[in-house]
Amino acid sequence: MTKPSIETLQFHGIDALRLNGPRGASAVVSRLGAQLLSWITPDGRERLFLSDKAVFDGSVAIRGGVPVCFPQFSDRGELPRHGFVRTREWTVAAQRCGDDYALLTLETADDEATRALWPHAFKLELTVMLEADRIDLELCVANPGEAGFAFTGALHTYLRTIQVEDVALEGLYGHDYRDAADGDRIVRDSGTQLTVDRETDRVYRDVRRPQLLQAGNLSLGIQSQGFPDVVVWNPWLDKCAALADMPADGWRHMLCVEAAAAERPVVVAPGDEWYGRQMLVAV
Ligand code: TA6
Repeated sequence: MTKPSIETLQFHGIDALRLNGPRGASAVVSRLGAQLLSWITPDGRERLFLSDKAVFDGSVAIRGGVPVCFPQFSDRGELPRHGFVRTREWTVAAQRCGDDYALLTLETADDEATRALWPHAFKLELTVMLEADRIDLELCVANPGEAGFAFTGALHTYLRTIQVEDVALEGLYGHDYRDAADGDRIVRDSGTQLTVDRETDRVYRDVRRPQLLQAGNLSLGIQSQGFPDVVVWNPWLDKCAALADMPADGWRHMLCVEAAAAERPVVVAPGDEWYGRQMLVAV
């Protein structure tokens, strides 16, 4: 059996790192945005959606994988949509491999450009740990400054689906959600499973249970820690057609299930750190 390893590579023309995990599992993370762009499980299946029309020149965020949204979720504030770290070049802070894992940490911090938009000192670390059937993403938000700050954000995970109409997402029953596809109405989820048959853009609040994405005999467990909310997004046909970096049928092959801090800003005191994680497990 080959030992886990990490190598640098060019992926769609940009700097990236490939984690080679146990039993043939692999993952690719770009330095642009510290974005996980591919996760292949030992059965050879790609688990993440990456748009065929994604743009890799840093002018916009890469459409797919797991964009890191910080310090603003969506358009709930004055900052660029989903913040500004998706189009930053991150640096490699650590890499380590053991017999059954490969681990990579990328980091970025405030500079003149970020302070012009958001006047705070910050340091972010995104750690990706790849095991055989599982991948963990951890975002650490540190405040090295002298004043506290508040942020919202997300790990905006695009899961790959063969046909989104055929998937069922379990685990959100009984939670309230804000329905951005219906004027931000607050709705209580009363179905045992979420199925997608129209534009779906929901922020589920205070979710503590894991979710299970089921598609035929393929399942994926999704769990978060630290992030209180779960966002479920699919643009469906019309909104997808309006996205320049999505193919016409892109909506069918993706479902975003995001670990988010969207509803209530997280406050980080000077000298403090905050951690949020999302774990994906092929079951
Ligand atoms: O997380 C869901 C969402 O906020 C949607 O409203 C949707 O438009 C999406 O993110 C994608 O945003 P983006 O800036 O990547 O086009």
